Amino acid sequence: MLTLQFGQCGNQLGYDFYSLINQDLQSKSFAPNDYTENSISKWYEISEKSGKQIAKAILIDTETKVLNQIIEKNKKDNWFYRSKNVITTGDGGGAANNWAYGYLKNGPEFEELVLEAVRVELERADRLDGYLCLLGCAGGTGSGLGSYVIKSLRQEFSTKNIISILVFPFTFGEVATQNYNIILSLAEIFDNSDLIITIQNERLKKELCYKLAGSSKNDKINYPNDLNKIACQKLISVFQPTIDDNAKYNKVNYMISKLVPHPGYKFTSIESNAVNLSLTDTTALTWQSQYRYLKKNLIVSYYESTNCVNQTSKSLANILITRGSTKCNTKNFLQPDTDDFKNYIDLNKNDIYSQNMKWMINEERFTHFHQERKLFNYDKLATVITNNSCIQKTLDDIVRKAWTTYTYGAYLHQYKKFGLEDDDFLKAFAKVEAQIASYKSLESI
Ligand SMILES: Nc1nc2c(ncn2[C@@H]2O[C@H](COP(=O)(O)OP(=O)(O)OP(=O)(O)O)[C@@H](O)[C@H]2O)c(=O)[nH]1
Ligand SMILES: [Mg+2]
Repeated sequence: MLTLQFGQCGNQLGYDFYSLINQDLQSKSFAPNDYTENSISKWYEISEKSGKQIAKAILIDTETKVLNQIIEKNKKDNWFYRSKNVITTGDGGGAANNWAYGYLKNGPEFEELVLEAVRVELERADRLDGYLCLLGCAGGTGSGLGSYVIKSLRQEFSTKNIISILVFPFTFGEVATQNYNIILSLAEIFDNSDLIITIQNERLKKELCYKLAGSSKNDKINYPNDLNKIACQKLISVFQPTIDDNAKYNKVNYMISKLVPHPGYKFTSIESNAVNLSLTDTTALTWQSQYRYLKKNLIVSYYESTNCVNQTSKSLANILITRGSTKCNTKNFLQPDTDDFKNYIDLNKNDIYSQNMKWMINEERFTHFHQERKLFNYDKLATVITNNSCIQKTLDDIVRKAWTTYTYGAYLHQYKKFGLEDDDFLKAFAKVEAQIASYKSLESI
């Protein structure tokens, strides 16, 4: 995979992503094996000079502050970014939380520099399964420049998979133009990506608070590092090798074909749950209890803060990834790939899937990958990547707020001065509303 990190959010998240993968691979608990090798060759190249790991990543930002901080931290790591892959321009002033600035001004300035770095990486790589584009969709650089470059990647390398990982901001208290930026970037990125993984800061914060409430330590939240750690653990759990992988087959293709059975539905999110055997509550230790927890989250999580408690979200497709040992013969531990396991799994039952997709074969909606090697030393880590109607509520709120601001004409002049017109706004609104309508239709039956 080749990762493209955009803006402050994309670069901070990307750095934490590679750091965590590296930390996990260094863990003394495991002797190096095929897993280690597959994992290293997926994310890093080995430097011929130093033998160190070099991340297969390109860092892109319109301001230098965050990039400089990352480069400074990276000096102490035992893996590193390639300095030629750090791309920024002379003025380094940022895109002022303005999609139009990032897309219409920075986009053309950066396009050739980024594409050239991508071409060099492609030549260097034996094989490349696709691009991971990491960005926050609320600022100006990630959303604007990110959308522009993703469009260029699609045009230039049309057969490569593009997975866009989009961070959604907190719903209150951030920048006034964030809802415009999200809508304008979604309208572009949706068409030019094969799969979108959404990460919501609001949800990450909730998860973190929940974790801290359950811990005996009196920890303070360290923003954004703690949120990024949760987000990265989810992503790594999805992308690290599982036992079904082999060198010939492109798992990313397979995942995309399972998760996106129709081009009108590309939004996914990740739920995960980890346990350690040192816990005293033994009921929490079973795989089954994890599936129940995940199933509950898939169905109800986004309605918690609203009055619609009776309404449940519906899945189009889910992939479950389990990591950790199943070689335990207590009756609570079921072996994957046995009938018992399949009956118990809870995530392949009809009640969580939309019945509105008549053309979809039931068995195609659920896929399971497993890996015996523990990840981050969790005894059991269960992760679901879900294409699920819950995204419609988030998008609906964003469109509603953006539309109110738009009808008052607020902040529009800042966009228009870079050449964006009312027609562009209206087209973007219409596209996102169509995405919402598709996802709402999953809940109608
Ligand atoms: N989870 C997480 N969210 C972040 C992080 N950094 C920024 N964000 C979020 O991303 C949104 C976009 O902000 P930035 O990434 O700073 O914006 P940018 O892409 O650099 O764009 P400009 O600074 O406007 O040029 C913010 O509203 C934050 O919610 C991070 O490290 N982790
Ligand atoms: Mg920035």
